Formats: sequence, C-alpha cells, structure tokens
Amino acid sequence: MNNSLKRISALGIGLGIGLTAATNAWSQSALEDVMKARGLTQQDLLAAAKTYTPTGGRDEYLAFSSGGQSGQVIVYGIPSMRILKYIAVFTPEPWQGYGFDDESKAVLAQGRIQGKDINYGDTHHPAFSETNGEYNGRYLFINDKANPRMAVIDLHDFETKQIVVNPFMKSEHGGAFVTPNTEYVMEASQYAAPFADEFVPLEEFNDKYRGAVTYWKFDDKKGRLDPSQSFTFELPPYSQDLSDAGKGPSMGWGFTNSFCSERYVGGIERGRPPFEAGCSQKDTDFLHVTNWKKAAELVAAGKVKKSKGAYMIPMEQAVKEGLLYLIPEPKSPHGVDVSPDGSHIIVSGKLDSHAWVYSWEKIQKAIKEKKFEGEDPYGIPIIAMKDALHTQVQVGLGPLHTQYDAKECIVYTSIYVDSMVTKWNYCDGKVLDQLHIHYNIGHLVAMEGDSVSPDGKYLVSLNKLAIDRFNPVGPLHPQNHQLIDISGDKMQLLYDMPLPLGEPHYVVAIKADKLKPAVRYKSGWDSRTDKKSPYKTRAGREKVVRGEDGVVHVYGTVIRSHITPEIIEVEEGETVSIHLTNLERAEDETHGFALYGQNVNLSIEPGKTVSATFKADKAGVYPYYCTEFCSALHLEMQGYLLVKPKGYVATTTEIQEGTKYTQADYEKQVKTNIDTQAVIDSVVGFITSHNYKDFPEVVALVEDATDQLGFAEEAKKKSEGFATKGDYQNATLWAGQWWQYQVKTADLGLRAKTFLEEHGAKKVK
Ligand code: RUQ
Ligand code: CUA
Repeated sequence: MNNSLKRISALGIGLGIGLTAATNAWSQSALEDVMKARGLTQQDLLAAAKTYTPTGGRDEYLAFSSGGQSGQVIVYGIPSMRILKYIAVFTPEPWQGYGFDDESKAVLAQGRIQGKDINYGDTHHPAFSETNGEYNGRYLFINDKANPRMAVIDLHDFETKQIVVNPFMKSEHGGAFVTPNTEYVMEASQYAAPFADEFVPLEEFNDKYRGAVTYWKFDDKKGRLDPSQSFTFELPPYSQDLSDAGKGPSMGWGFTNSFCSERYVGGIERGRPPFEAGCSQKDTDFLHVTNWKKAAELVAAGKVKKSKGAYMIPMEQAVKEGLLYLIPEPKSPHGVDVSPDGSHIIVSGKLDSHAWVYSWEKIQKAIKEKKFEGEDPYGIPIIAMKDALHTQVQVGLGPLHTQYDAKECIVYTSIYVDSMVTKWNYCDGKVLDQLHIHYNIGHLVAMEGDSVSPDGKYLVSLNKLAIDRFNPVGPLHPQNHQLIDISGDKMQLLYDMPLPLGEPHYVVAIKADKLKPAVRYKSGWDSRTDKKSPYKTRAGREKVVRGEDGVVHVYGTVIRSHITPEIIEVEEGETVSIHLTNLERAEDETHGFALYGQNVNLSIEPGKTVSATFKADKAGVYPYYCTEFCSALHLEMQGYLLVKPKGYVATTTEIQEGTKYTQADYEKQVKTNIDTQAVIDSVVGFITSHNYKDFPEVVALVEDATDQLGFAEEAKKKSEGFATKGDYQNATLWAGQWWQYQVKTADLGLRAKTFLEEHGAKKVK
C-alpha cells in the first residue's frame, strides 16, 4: 500500500482500535475496587447510574438556562448535565461569530438604548413558546434585566433573531413569561423610573416615577415580536418583580408581584436609611392582577392611546375599564407561580416563612362582586387578602420560587435562607419532604414545569452560592446547579454541575424530542433574517466587485480545504465587505474565518452566508485562515488580504515558485491519484450497494462527495492540459489539487460507509 492509501484507510480503522483498548482497561478493575479507591457509597453509585450517559447517548430533556450577566443562554442535557451550547443573545460571542458578522451585528443593533450600543445583558428568565399551554419547541424568549429588552431565539437553529427594547422601562425583571398560545410575552419593570427619557428629580418619585408591565405581541408566522401591536400597563412605582400568565380559568389574565410598595427612596448620602430598611417596613406588598385579553380588545378597538410610539394604558383608564387590581401578598415577595390548571397562584415572601396560595375562583368572585377593601394611592382597587387566599403553608425561611409536579397538588418551593427544597401539597397545605441543597437556592425547575402538564421526574436547584463544592478557581466561584430525582416520595440529590457563566437565574426544561433543530441551512442562507442572502455565492461564481456603494464586495466560498478567493487585493482606504458562503452540506462541517488585525471572526455553518465589512485603512499584509479544524488540510485553508498603498504599481505578477517539479514528479502524483481512485470506487460501490437513500445524513455526505469528485475532475483536466504543453510545474500542482479533492471525497465516503455500517443499512439488489 502506498502512503496515500494508508492515510485514507487509517481514517476508517482509527475508531475501532480506540474502542477495543478502552474496553480492556475498564475490565481490569472490578466495580468494588473503583468504589473503594474513590470512596463511593452504594447511594453514590445509584445516583451515578441515574445520570451517567454512555458515549453517543442522548438526554431525555434539554434545559435552557439564563446565563445571567453573560447575556447568553446555556443549554444542557438532563439527566447527564452535559453543557451543549451557549447561545449568544445580548453579548458578542466570537465562536458563533455573533457580533462579528454584519448579519448578527444588525440583531445586536436592534438592542441599542437611546443610541448607545449595549454589549451585555443580564438575562434572568427564559420561556418557551406554547400552544394550548404546552411547550411547542419552536421559540425561546429571554429578558435583560439591566437594559429592559426581550430577545427571541429560534429553536430551529438555536440563534438569536430579534431584540426589542422596552420603550418605557429603565429596569425590569418580570419577563419572559408567555401566555398559553404565545399571544403575548410578559415583561414587568423592577426599579421605578420616569417613562420619559429625561431627568426627573427623585423628589417627584410618587408622581412621575412609574412601574409597568408590557405585553409583547408575538407574531407566530414571522417568529418575531411585533412592537406595533404590543401594549403596556402603567403601574404605581412599587418595584414590580416576577410575573406569570394565567391559564385555564385564569386565561386572559396576568399576575405580577412587587416589593417596596412603601415607595421608599433611599439616599445614604443624604442621611437617610438605606433602601433595604425603607423597602421592608410594611407586612405586605401587592400582587398586581392585569387583564390582557380585555386590554387587547381595547387596543384593537382603537381605545388605547400611543405614547413614545407604543400603546400605553394609563392607570386611570385601566381602573375604569376593570383591567387592574391589587391583592396584598406576604412581605417582600419573590416568585409568583400559576398552577398548571390555572386555578391557584402561589406567592412566597422572602421575609416570611410561608408560601401563600391564592384561589383564582375567589379572586374572580371578588372582582365580579366589586368587593374591595379599599384602593391604593393611585386609585387601584385592592381585594382583601382573606377574600383571595386559599391557604398559607409554613415551608421554611426565605421561600422564593415554586415548581409544579406531574402529581396533582404537589409542588416544590426553593427555600433561600434555609438552603433547602420543600415538597408540599398546596391543596391540603401539608409539607411532605425537605432536602438540603448546597447553598442558598434561588430558582428551581421541574421538567416542563411551566406548562399545563408538567412531567416532574427531575428538579434542578439553581444555587446562589457554590462555596466549597468544587476545586477552587479563585475568588470568583462557578455557579452550582444541583440535579434532584423527584420521581419517588423522597427527593434524592444526584449531581452537582458547576457552570462557569453567571449568574444563571432561571432554567426551563423541555422534552428533547420536541425539538427538531436543523443540521444545515438552505444554501446561501442569512440565518438572522431567515431569508436567502443577497450575497449568496455558488461554487465557481466567486468574484470581487467594486460596487456602486464604493465598497469592495468579495463574493467568496468556503469548502474543505480552501477559501475562495485566496488573495484579496484592495487599496488603502477602501471599505471591504467579505461575503462567504459555506458550500458544504455534510453535518458539522463548519468553517471559520479569522482575519489579522481587523476584528473579523466568522462562523460559517453548512449552507450559511455571512459578511464582514470593515475599512482597510492601513496598507499592509493581512493573513486570514479557517478557524475550525475541518479537514486534514485545515491548516492550509488560508489566504492573504493585501492592502496596497495608494497608487501602488506592481512590477511583476509572477510568483516565485518555492519548489520546482519535473515530469517524474507529475507521473508519481498521477500514479497516486489512480490508486486513490480505486479506493474511492470501492467505497462508492459499498454505498450504492446499500439502501443509503433511506438515510438523509448519508445522502448529504454523498452530495458533498459528488461535488468534491466533480472538482477533482476539473483539476484533473487542468493538470492534463498543462502536461500536454510540457508545463510540469503547473501539471504537478494541479495533479496535487486533483488528489486533494479525491482525499476529501474519500473522507466523506468513509464517513458515509461507517454511518451505514453503524446504522444497519441493508444490501440492495
Ligand atoms: S429571580 S433575581 Cu427569577 Cu429569583 Cu431574578
Ligand atoms: Cu475549514 Cu478549517
């Protein structure tokens, strides 16, 4: 076997050798030996067996966690707790090219605040799109607490498609929460501020500072929020907190709680006690109840005025129309969680040891009978607590959030101060079990816990502190998500997962089989607008055009293992726009594009077209290359941007050859190519003699292989053309390129063959 053949067949047998070796090493130690050596108990082994996922295994659920102030979303599997992806949302992320290519820069630009670029976000609450209250696996929404914004992630490709800026708020927290058919996405303010973008003295806090809850209209067809159809309720300046949307009997309503209904304005430097003292004086705060369905009807009937270009319902109008009510709730509340059937609402007070269960039936009755105990300073009717409460249950010190189980009436509440999870029954008010976690639990999530039919099974505890759980890595500790088995009567702690991005406030988890993400884009796709890119380029159509816009447009392509063009020549001072299309169809064949000194870094997944525009303001040599190890000749996937001084005139266009080739070199290369072709033919024979058309993954590989073989044919012709002219330099080089295409064909073919073997393909004819 010659060298080239050895290399190709090595591609095929490498995997097999590795597996055999691993099996032998494992069988040398008995399970007991491992337990002893690592100090594991039976209980540990049981926990391990419940989470361990063998190679190639998949998770039952996918969790989408907020990434806190990283401005990202973290995706991981449950029960394995393996991190699968960081989705860039409010923050540039170079690996995904997010904030580096023109297409995603345009998405980030939608999130500008008063003309300023905001390059981070404080993500808190992710929420799935729903149909009839069930997660439909199509979209994910996430909010930015620091700069009131809402983002839309399409779960078809796990990319951020849209960012909208709240026109009224200066701070928010209570989003994203969706209504049962994703009619609206709720976003509630946190720290009160004037709606106007101007200075208003704190002395005018009660009159001019305001809270709000916005209902963002979601256009399901377009997969985008529609600001023109969204509306906002003006609310009193009571630091509104979390929200949840009603369902079933409470469909059409939304719930938003609040703290600091004292309307205290701090000012340590003015000799006043701090916010924390003034905001925790009263025994109760207010749960806000808003009727979005009726509000939407008013908007549709033209009865709601616009302010700052968006529909805004003043408190006075909301009260008059019966859209807004208040109910006292326990001191400094945090979570507000509507039960899956929509009949109850559980609120916890951080400074109270009870969880309070409200009855929707009672609330509705009070509203119908206009039975109020009074009104707040803004004229909003207050429903007496006793007229709304179903029960209150002592769950532990510092209860925060509640998640619903698949089992009726069973819930889990996070207990921040006591660092535990309390399992209890909200129908009869009994506490059933308590589990200590490590340490200071915040949110918690049960599988499909926000839907109308929660799955239960697992609970993840999102802890505020990790303290000593992991190997120390400096004063900034990782976050800790703890996996808990809730399938039995007693909760069982299974696993600690450190997360190196923070602080992740909330997670939602969906059945993995509800998601159907793509593995490639339609050829020439702009993934951010979900349209064919105007810069889409096909193989052989690469070109450089000096456009009417005065910009040098480079229409290029990438495919294993070259970037076309390999040389880009511009003049100093010109603006350059490089558009690259990935011609691959094979799964996972992403190419990258990094360019020296221009802050250009692209990720080009199969089928995608992305652009990078910059000013070549300084003459010089700027190498570029592919950043993904995409093939054996990945390192050779390179090129030069030459920025020539103004008025530069070349004296020669002939490149000095580093090596000279002879007829013998040419013939040797051709011989190699003929041998390689024999290997390709045998692989092709294997594939075509099986039912490969039944496997879309293989069909994609075969399509790519056919492309590569076509390129090989073109290179072969060029090589032979030069050989007949006696130009063995070019003949040998083109014969080398012909072989490169053959190697890539063989690589693809072998991947297809392995896939067919592993998936039990059948022989045909
Ligand atoms: S939260 S502080 Cu959801 Cu408990 Cu943000
Ligand atoms: Cu493409 Cu490396």
